[in-house]
Amino acid sequence: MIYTITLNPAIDHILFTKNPLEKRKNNRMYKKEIDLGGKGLHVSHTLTCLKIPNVALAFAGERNANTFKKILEDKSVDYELFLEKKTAPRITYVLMDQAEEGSLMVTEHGFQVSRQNHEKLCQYLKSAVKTEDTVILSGSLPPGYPVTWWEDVLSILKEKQCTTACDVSGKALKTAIAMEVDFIKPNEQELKELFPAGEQDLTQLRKLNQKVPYVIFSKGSEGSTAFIEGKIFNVHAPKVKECNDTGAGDVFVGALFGAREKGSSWKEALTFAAGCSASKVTKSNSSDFDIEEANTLCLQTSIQEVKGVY
Ligand code: TA6
Repeated sequence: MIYTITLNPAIDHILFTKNPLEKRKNNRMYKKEIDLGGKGLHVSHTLTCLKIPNVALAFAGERNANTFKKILEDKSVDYELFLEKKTAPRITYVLMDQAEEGSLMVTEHGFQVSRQNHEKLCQYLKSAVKTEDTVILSGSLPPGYPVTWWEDVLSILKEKQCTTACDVSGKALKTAIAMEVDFIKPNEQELKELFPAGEQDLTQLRKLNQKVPYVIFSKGSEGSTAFIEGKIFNVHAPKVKECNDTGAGDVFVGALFGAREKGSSWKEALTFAAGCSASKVTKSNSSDFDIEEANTLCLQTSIQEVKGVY
């Protein structure tokens, strides 16, 4: 079983303008779409589209829990929510014009999670997760969520000896590396935060790989560099007409673990994930991708082993 954990989920409001977005101007919206928000929930949605059994675990605000549940149910995502009283899930605003230069994302902070709900999550993990399971933790920590609580969650998973994958940033990423989780996916910004001194990317990534066995350096539309089982792969993403890049990284993670679950090699899984992620970028909301299109895009994805670096 795959579990995803989204500690700070959102409801994405995608606002479309006809004219290019501009500062010091009233950018008039002509269309609005509501979509699932939060990185782990997007991973769960991707796995669900690939028919991989999974459960999305998330804290949610009690106030608009029904709207939130409906979004999940419309997308057939199996979930277990830990409801926080007197709060509502945050909203993420995704601004889109027709310039095909990507989206602009503005996120609310989210709500504070109570100790009681944190303990409920821990209890759930203790009783449900098994060694053969994979747990994917994605997205930001809720405001005021202590690092010690994040450590609690990772410690439980470590004890279970399941596969633990973290697509997180800042102090959550630092902790995940120190606790030697199985997988991380830093981007350029996150790498800079981890290594302010600025050695070469490959040197920095190799250092991370000494603690974390699977490291994927995400380079957006350029693709990724993957450190896997003593090998380094450069994955060149296929070029597509960009509509909305929001959620592309989440589709990548979902497709990667989905393909592994179906028995693909890491190389095949990386290629498939690049195809799915590129397909996502061509869609206007934050979670859709097309499997047929992804399979075609896979044929345009090139992957090479970088030799002589290790
Ligand atoms: O990756 C896209 C997304 O999941 C959006 O749906 C959005 O709500 C946001 O990321 C949340 O990211 P954060 O890092 O704030 O948890």
